[in-house]
Amino acid sequence: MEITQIEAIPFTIPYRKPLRFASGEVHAADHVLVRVRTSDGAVGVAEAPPRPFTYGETQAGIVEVIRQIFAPQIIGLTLLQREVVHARLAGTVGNPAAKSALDMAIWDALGRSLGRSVSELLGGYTDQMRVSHMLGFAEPAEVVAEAEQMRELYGIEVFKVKIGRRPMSIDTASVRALRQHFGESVELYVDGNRGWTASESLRAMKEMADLGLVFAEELCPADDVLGRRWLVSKLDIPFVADESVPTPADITRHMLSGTATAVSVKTARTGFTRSQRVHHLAEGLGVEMVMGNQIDGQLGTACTVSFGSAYQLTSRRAGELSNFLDMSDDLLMEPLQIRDGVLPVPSGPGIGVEIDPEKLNRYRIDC
Ligand code: MUC
Ligand code: MG
Repeated sequence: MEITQIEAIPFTIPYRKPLRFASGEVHAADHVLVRVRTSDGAVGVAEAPPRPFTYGETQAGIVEVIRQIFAPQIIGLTLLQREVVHARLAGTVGNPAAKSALDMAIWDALGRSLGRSVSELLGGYTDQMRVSHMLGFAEPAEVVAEAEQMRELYGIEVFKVKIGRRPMSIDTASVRALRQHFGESVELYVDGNRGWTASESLRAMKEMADLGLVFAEELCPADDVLGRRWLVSKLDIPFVADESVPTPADITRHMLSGTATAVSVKTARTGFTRSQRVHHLAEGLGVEMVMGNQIDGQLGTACTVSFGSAYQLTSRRAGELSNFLDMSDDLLMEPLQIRDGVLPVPSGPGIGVEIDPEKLNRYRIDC
């Protein structure tokens, strides 16, 4: 079970249509496949999706930090020394996607060695999750059409709507159009990706007060400390911290200072080992959790559902598990299938999915 080799393979898969939101936009999945090999032949994989506009990581940076900094610290450890891996990676402050993919590839290899799914090894609470779909910026009619298509094709009835532009009516109109179109049959929440000030956010939330939203996420920057506390104190729904909580310590700070009341956990940002800490902390604090989406491909989505399904708290709400549908293709032998608004946990050992070598050859950009 000794880790003998770590590969970081950059690949690019175009999106069918771009996903746009207040902090950036994505036209292609410029991701990195991380592959871990062991002395007894086990191979684990995971995917790092850089979000340069949020965390400053890039595809090229992830490849180099893994090759130059992280791999030499980890090669020679065994798959069971996950806490040693965590402690060594934690010595570097940033690079969340690179560290998370390494951690998850190790868990995948461990699951394969033991013949058990990662979801079972983590907690084994359930074998599926309800799906929430993220709707990017577009005209209200287009936003409604996309949601309608997601309901028709995949049975999805939970939507996170991206907001945060000026004038704010461009976005609130989309949320209103969704509610008018679907009535009470869908669950809606919003994510501002820090686009507004605290006072703009409150004005928008008042304008949408009759729309039955269940969460508001990152409406304004976390660094507007008092403004954000003021905003959160005025809301009567949970305020989800997402990019403002890359570490468990950030969660503690936000919850104790009243600048957030719920947590989005992204396996692309905290892997499995750190996401466990995030889960246990949130449970101890008594705050709700949502399985978020760092605009993952199918491999990253398989990681998200593996973690989310492992615990009661993370599987209670619908997880953001469907934006790989915006991609023109993917790397897996067997694509993930969402039916009746539900994504099952892939059934094999580890994360339960296999990389198609032909597709990897087609989309890798390093040879
Ligand atoms: C989200 O929930 O914010 C957009 C940027 C990012 O890092 O994740 C996505 C979705
Ligand atoms: Mg978010």
